[in-house]
Amino acid sequence: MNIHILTLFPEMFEGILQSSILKKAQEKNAVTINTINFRDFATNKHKTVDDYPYGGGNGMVLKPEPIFYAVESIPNYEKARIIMMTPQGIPYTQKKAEELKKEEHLIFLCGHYEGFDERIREHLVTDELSIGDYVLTGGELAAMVVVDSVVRLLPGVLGNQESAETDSFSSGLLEYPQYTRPEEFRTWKVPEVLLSGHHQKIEEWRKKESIKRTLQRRPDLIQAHQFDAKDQALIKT
Ligand code: 6GU
Repeated sequence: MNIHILTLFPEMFEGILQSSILKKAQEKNAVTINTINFRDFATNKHKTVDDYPYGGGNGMVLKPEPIFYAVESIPNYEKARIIMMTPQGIPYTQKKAEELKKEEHLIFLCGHYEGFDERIREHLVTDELSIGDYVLTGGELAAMVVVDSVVRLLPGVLGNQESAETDSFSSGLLEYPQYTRPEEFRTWKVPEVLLSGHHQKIEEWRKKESIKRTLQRRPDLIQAHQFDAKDQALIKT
C-alpha cells in the first residue's frame, strides 16, 4: 500500500511514523507513507494556501489550487481513494478500516483551522471521514488514527503477539479482562478459572466477560452483534 498525507504541518507526523508498528510496517515494505506540504504547490510568491470566504464570515478557506496540484503530483493519484479529514465527515469505524486496507493507494487531506473550498470536495475527494463527535484543531491527528488502524491490518504487519483477529471489534464485542503474573497482588487474586488449565471453561468465561462488559459499556454494539446458539446458552448461565 502507498499512503500520501497532504498537510501544512508534516512535522506532526514524524514521531508517529518513526515509532513502533508503523515504523516496522514501512521497514518491511508493507506500506510506504509520505507527507506532502501542499504549501509547496501554492501559486504566488507568498505561498498562500487560504483566503477569505466569498460572502463574508469568520475564518479562512483553503484554496483549491495548492491541493489539486499537490494531489496531481502523486503517481497514480487517479487510482487512489482521496480522503478528506473533517468533523463533517462520515463516522470512521473498524468496518471502514477493513474496507480501506484493500486499497493500493490512499491520499489524506488535512486542513488546519480552515475549511476546504467546496470544489475540492466535489471534484477531487472520494471520501470524507470524521473520527468522532469532538473538534480537533486539524485533520492531522485524525489522519494518523486512520493510517494507524489501516496499516495494522495489512498482511505481515502484526505478529501473533499483536494479532488483529482476536482484538476488540473484530468479534464485535469488547475484549475480556486479561491478567498476568503475579497470581496475587495486594490481596487481589487472578480469577481461579484462568489458572485451571481447563481450556473450554476459560473460553466460556472470557466470552461471558466480553458480553458483560459490552452490555455495560456499549449496549449499542450488542444491538448489532449476531449471537450464535452457543452464545445464547452462555448468556443464560
Ligand atoms: Cl477528521 N478533523 C477535525 N478537525 N476534527 C475532528 C475530526 C476530524 N474528527 C473528529 N473531530
